[in-house]
Amino acid sequence: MTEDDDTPVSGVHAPPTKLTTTKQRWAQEHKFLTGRIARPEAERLPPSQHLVKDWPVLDLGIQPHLPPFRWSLDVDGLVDKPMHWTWDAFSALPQTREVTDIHCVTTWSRYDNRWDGVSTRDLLAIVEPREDAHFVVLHSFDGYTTNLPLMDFAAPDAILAHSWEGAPLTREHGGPLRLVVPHLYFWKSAKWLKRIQFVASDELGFWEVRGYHERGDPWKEERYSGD
Ligand SMILES: Nc1nc2c(c(=O)[nH]1)N[C@H]1C(S)=C(S)[C@@H](COP(=O)(O)O)O[C@H]1N2
Ligand SMILES: [Mo]
Repeated sequence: MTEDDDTPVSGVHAPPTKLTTTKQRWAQEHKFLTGRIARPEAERLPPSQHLVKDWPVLDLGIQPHLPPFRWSLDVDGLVDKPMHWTWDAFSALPQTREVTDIHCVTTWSRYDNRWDGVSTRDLLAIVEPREDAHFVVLHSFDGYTTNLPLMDFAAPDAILAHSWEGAPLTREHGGPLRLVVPHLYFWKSAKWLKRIQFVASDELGFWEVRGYHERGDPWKEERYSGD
């Protein structure tokens, strides 16, 4: 037995050593973590947002019933190759998986949602937007619309999702197909997607004409028009 044995290893009274000081600094700096999880929490969670574990449902009070024979997707406007997809044809497109965070303007955020579907970049490669296409208007089966810049629609992790956590999207969450644009507030991610329209100048959607921001970047807190 030496005198040192009386010193609690992890006690608050243990004198700081070079090793413990360094390890504390690593923890603060998130050292050795790679990729997106290395970002400090303060940066992953946008300002004024709080984390939830469940997945709230937000809509206009209409949840359209869309069996495959009633569903189709039109892509039109300023594109060289307009498309009309049936469910079978759309399901045959190349598949992408994304794990992304949700940030709703009502201040809840939900981390690590696994989506399967078609990447917006793959869709853009098929329809070939013209040079004068700068904005996208999304039209949904419940009458909802929302608008966003083509650059945001074309984000590398934006996905036309048919599945969440390995199972088909439920009707309440926008099944059979919804858009997910992770880096914008979630109202831009249209559920029950019916039509994707490419336009030259911005056209405000349902929430955008009711005082919400035309772009909606959560890290800039672009909640309301004029923010
Ligand atoms: N078609 C449609 N898409 C929509 C909406 C809607 O009312 N109709 N609400 C938006 C809003 S305000 C949010 S926060 C998210 C909610 O998606 P969730 O119900 O899957 O959480 O969908 C967005 N997409
Ligand atoms: Mo929302």
